[in-house]
Amino acid sequence: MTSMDITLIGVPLEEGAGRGGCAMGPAAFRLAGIRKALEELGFTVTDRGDLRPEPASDLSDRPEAKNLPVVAGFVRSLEDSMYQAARNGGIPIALGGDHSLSMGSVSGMARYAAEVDRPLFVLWLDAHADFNTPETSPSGNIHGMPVAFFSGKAELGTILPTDRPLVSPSNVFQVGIRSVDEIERKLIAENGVNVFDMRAIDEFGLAAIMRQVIQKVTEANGLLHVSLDVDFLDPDIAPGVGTTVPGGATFREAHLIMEMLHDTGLVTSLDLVELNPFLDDRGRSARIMVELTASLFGRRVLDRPTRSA
Ligand code: HAR
Ligand code: MN
Ligand code: MN
Ligand code: MN
Repeated sequence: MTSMDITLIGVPLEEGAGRGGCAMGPAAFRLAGIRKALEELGFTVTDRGDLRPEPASDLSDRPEAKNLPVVAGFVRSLEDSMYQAARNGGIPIALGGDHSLSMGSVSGMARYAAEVDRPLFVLWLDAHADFNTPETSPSGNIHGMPVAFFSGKAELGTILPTDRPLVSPSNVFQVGIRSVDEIERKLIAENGVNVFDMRAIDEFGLAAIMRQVIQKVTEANGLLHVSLDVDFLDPDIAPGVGTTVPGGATFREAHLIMEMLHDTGLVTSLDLVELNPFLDDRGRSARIMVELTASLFGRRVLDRPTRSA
């Protein structure tokens, strides 16, 4: 890791999801000890509390993009918080909150990346591709749209300035995917998103996939944003999420990703999203997410000789 400063940003947003509960996510991550876990690794951690934005009064609610004013208020506020934290030399972590918050976190990091003239890459760990648009979404839930939004492919009004830096879909790596809608499937293919579904994980193994991702980011001298959706994990180990899909990543697979990423020092920002404490089993999912975060930032079992990817 280049920086030893981490900024925690609570994002109690649940209006992008189809059911309530994600607004309690930031509190659950704090209870599960995220701050202490990072401090034990030597980081200086600043918890800047929860964002409390006003709903955007210039945007209107519509069935194809439900609760857009509330989501937009959070996205604007988080975009700036992520950008400022990165600019101050730290690593921002967004504590969600549903996955629509990534419209803001990724866009804020894209603004920072453009400023330092480096490309931004996104590692999207999720059961879902989240590449719907208001026109293609079967649900109208905005948490199914963030990847299309930060790639400039979803028309959601002027949530952020129209000239904001976008992320090229070819810089997005999706891992763990196992639930994609009909039109969404076409969109991710047409736009050249790099998708490693569960079948790819089973066929090639996560280590081989991660080596490819790491090589691409390293060659381009990129910044890497990691977006970790609870439903990336198998529901048996992480039940605290509203959109469970069977056949997810095991703890060992998720752990391997985090450890391999840590060795590279490439990760400059992180989202922890979709945790729904109301559906969780005595804090299990929250604790696993914290454990994985600790591994991403350097908690290790044994010292290993550093190997190049
Ligand atoms: N694809 C479905 C939709 O757009 C479900 C999206 C669910 N998204 C999340 N985040 N839970 O990955 O409505
Ligand atoms: Mn998601
Ligand atoms: Mn998901
Ligand atoms: Mn660990």
